[in-house]
Amino acid sequence: MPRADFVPLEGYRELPVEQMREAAEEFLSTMRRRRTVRDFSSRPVPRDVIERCLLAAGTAPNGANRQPWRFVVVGSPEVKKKIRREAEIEEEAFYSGKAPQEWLDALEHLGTDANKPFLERAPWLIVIFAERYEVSADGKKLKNYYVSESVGIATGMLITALHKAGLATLTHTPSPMTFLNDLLGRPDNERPFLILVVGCPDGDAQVPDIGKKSIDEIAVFIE
Ligand code: IYR
Repeated sequence: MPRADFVPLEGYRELPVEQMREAAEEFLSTMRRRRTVRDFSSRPVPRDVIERCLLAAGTAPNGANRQPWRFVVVGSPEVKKKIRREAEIEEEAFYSGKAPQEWLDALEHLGTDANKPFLERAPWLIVIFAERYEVSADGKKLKNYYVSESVGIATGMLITALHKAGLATLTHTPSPMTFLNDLLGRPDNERPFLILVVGCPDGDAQVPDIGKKSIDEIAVFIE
């Protein structure tokens, strides 16, 4: 018996096999053009484009459809400056002592360091928070489920949406990130997940010469 509170599935169109292949191929080549960028231009990006990409991220599958994400979108130069200042304090500690040598060695080929000018230069910082639990109107805690998985999937979809819109991103995770709650006035039930730096790449942006694993390295088929 169909459930009375369900609706018919809409929006799926089955493709003939050849078109399926073409669509998969085309998307793969789009995604292969995505690179994590650290050299951002200060060129503005319209807010409505960011809003549409956030709505796309908000379609992500998630635990019990609680949608346990909150995107704080920072364009204010003053707030970006404060975020940069706090993040660089954490990064300074990371690069000059806190990080084990093994970790620093693993990062060496990416050329990263404690200096994070992109946090001020890029037009938008999307600070992504994971809602550990909801607080109802009468103050009761309502548990959320698979929060990291849900927010991780939504973040991936956001990066993909921004890339499709021709924008570059950088996933930035200063550690610890709790300063973001204070700075952005977010409540205790929200845990900072990552900062997504968004904008256009600088005209002379450079990226490390790295590749991605082959299909045999990332997948096993059992047929
Ligand atoms: N959060 C630091 C360090 C860093 C860590 C990993 I793992 C990276 O892939 C890149 C950087 C930073 O942002 O520099």
